[in-house]
Amino acid sequence: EDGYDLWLRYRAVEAEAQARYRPLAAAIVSEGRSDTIDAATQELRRGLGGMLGQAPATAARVTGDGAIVIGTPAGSPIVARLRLPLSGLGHEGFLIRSVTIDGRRATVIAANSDIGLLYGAFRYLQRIQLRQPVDAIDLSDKPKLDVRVLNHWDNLDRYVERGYSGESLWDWQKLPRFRDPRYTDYARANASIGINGVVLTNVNANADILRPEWLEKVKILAETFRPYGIRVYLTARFSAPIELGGMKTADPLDPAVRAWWKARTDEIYRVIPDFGGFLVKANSEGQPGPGDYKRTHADGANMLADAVKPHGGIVMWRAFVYEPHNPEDRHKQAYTDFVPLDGKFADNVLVQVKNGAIDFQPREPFHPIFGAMPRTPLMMEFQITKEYLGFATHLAYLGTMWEEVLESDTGRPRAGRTVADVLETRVRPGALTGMAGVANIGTDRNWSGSQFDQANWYAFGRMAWNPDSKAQAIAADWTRMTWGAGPAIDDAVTGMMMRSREAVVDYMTPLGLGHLMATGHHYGPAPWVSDLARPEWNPVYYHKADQGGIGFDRTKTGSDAVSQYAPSVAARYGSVDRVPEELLLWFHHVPWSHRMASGRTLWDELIVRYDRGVGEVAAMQARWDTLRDKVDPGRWAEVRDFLAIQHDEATWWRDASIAYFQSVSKLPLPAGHAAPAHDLDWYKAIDSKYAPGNGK
Ligand code: BDP
Repeated sequence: EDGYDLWLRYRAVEAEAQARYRPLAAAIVSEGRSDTIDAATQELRRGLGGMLGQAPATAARVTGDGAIVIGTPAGSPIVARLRLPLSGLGHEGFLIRSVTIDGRRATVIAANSDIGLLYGAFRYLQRIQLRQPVDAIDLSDKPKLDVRVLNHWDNLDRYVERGYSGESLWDWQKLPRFRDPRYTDYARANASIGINGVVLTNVNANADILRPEWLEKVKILAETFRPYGIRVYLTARFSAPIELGGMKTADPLDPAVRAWWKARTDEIYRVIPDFGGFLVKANSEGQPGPGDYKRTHADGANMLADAVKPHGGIVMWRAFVYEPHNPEDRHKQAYTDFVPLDGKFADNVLVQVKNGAIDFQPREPFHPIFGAMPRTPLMMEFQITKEYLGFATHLAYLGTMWEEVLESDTGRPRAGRTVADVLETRVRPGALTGMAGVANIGTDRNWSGSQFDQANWYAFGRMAWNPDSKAQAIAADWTRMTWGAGPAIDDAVTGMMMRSREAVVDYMTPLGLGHLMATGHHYGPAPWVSDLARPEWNPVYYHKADQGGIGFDRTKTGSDAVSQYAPSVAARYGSVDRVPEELLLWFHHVPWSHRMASGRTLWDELIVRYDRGVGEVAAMQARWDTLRDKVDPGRWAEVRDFLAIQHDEATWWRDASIAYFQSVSKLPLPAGHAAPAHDLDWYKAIDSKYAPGNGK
């Protein structure tokens, strides 16, 4: 095994379980025909064939016990006759129920639409993968968010920005003629977790994708994904009217510019009738945008929204903005720009907000925009690829990080309203909801660069489907589906996952530090960097360590970023006594002698955290060793080797950070603590020339 099969391995279940399941899955009866229903029945046959040792026959009627009947009331008279309670399930929900049909025991998978059937088929298979009963079953489910998309940061030359798993899956050179079978496996995996959209191209956009010859290629991907309920989206480069249209301006209020986008969009829909719409990064990190013409983000978004609206498309407009030469704390800039625009976006626009106000750090407080724009549909943007958490070689399960953000109390308009609530609540009837994840998928055989990074793709889908999901439950499901059943595997793998992200926080950015990574590629520690052109690109901007203390004062005496949160939240974050220690240095500049809950000084606590992080990696290595004979040797060895890399690098992070901070604090290490193996200059001289992204 090499990981290609992801969580859809469908390996044979134990003989005893086969004996239990087989009589319940003797035949598949499907009425009504569509590519999506075909995909569902094929998946059932594949999954049941693999797990139960024989693929059920497909039949037109129920002739004996044990049929799985799959259909919508509109397409299947058998299902229609059952009069199932489907009305609350919407377009994508499903119901799985044990029923009796003409005196025969059967299981029905029913939905209002074909895509619901596919989701139901995957859920049915999942139950067997998890060894859950499928007799006397009665379950229904539907997604809590509408738009559940992967953002691929894939360039047209197949380089993936911040990608650590090979090249882009989209083989543009061979498209449109060659349809790589892998596209279908990619779509299956996404559908199995409910992902219903993919943005094919990088937010740092190239206008060429909008050219007709490229659209012909996009069309093939759209066709391949369609049966799986997945729409394609593209990034729109704001200056495309200039670059492709030969115009002098891209001013969103210029009628000629608007007409250009309309015509180009109509063209896209001629080729791809169910095109999802555009994702836009504007006026951020050098990208063009409406600000170039003194227009607002709403002006820009609404122009594109107008263009896609007649076709049912949407615009996802990113709130990830910070400007050169803006003296305002970077933490505050997006809020400052966007909150005044609340209520000014067209109704088919979603504002896409990163989970934290800075940038996908191992730990950030939730973004203050959540809860602060009650009249604007906001969608979450998580980063699945681990740009700031050790790339693909460090084991860091992100489910816990996402859960922490989603269950954060925004305090707006009242206490108890979480980020998840903000995402799930329609700001008006018919308004959109959504979640995006920056994909970690590439051409590597294991798709995600490591076995364990598959869990982050999986967890993202589950949380986009239901933002109230629990990271622990998702990890447990993924573990069983990916590594096999058995209490030893469950405990070891899920246990490793659940503590892994905190370990990374500890050895990289403990106690609320952030953005201490090396320049450009973000691989490895560089808290000392202070010479980059823009202040907010320098790690010293974020930690502000000096001989007196460390941390970014974001209270009233500092940048006052805390005041962007609801008063109850601001009171907590803004108080050095009440702020969770995990966020202490995010919001406060405190003396090295500050007393921590442990009774230690901040300086000593910092060292303890670095050690704890490295220790956790050693503990993961020990746990993984216990599985040597319990999982397949190929994947086992890969994980073992990656953990060894992680241990080396966690040690590097700790020692480089301690060497640097000690050069600033001038304090001795706690009694008995070994000094870093090398001096600071040695760490500074490390050349990360092998880091992916170096030089790009
Ligand atoms: C940063 C990445 C950069 C992205 C940017 C974004 O370093 O590659 O372009 O986020 O989200 O974290 O636009």
